[in-house]
Amino acid sequence: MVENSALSQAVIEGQYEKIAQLTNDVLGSGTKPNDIISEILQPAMDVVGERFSKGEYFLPDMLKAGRAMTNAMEVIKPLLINTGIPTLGKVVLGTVKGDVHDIGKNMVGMFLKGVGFEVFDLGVDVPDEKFVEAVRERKPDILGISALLTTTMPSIGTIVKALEAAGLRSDVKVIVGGASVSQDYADRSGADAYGRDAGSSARVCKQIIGKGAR
Ligand code: B1M
Repeated sequence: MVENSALSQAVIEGQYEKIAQLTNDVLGSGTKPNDIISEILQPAMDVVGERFSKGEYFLPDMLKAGRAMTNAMEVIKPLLINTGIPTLGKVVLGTVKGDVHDIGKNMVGMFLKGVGFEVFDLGVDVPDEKFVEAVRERKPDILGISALLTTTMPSIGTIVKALEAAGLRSDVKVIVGGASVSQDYADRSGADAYGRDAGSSARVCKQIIGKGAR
């Protein structure tokens, strides 16, 4: 689907001013919001990442594509946020220190809200101690940590250790995710769970607090 969709091409080419209209067109054709994300938007961003890796794209290209993706998510967001269901629990979410990638984290936040979690977003470039402070103050059921870079992923382990040192580790479940993170890395970092994408993360969050089927 990614190659022949006008929406995916516009994301790949960073034509962010066209995105709202194109997203509405795809929604109008009957494609479900989740499918737009998993079959068009996410693969388009992967193409952008591949081109950057090959030296065909530069930072401004990634920025424009990121803006395009964000514009698409703005159109889709109201369709994902469900206000009718009772709160399943609280989640504090953030991207680790030194890392400004927030598109995936925001998407995870939207899906969590969609299934009924209350979400507090700490933003990007969040120091370890801010995660710990937020767990102490907000008393969430779940702490969500996003890291996209191999250089910033080690913060996952240091945040888990900081929670242990603060005597808070047993009070909160920790889920982690991001392009370079894997189940194995999550396990080795001491997290309770790994989220591959936004949809599965919402399911996993329900499971780890005992409110979803395994
Ligand atoms: Co950056 N970047 N970037 N970038 N960027 C990647 C991550 C990269 C893989 C591109 C590449 O080289 N192929 C590469 C990392 C390589 C590595 O470390 N192994 C990279 C690099 C190198 C960099 C810079 C260092 C480039 C430079 O300056 N030379 C720089 C670092 C800046 C910094 O953070 N300090 C940089 C900058 C940027 C922009 C600012 C230009 C922009 C981000 C804009 C923004 O986020 N507002 C950007 C972008 C857009 C990308 C790519 C192209 C796309 C990321 C994205 O939004 N994907 C990316 C390539 C790629 O990922 N294929 C790349 C779409 C999004 C929906 O997916 O974020 O993976 P993702 O989130 C998914 C899952 O991972 C998961 O669910 C999400 C939804 O399905 N998930 C979670 C994410 N967080 C989760 C948390 C959870 C659970 C699941 O629980 C809490």
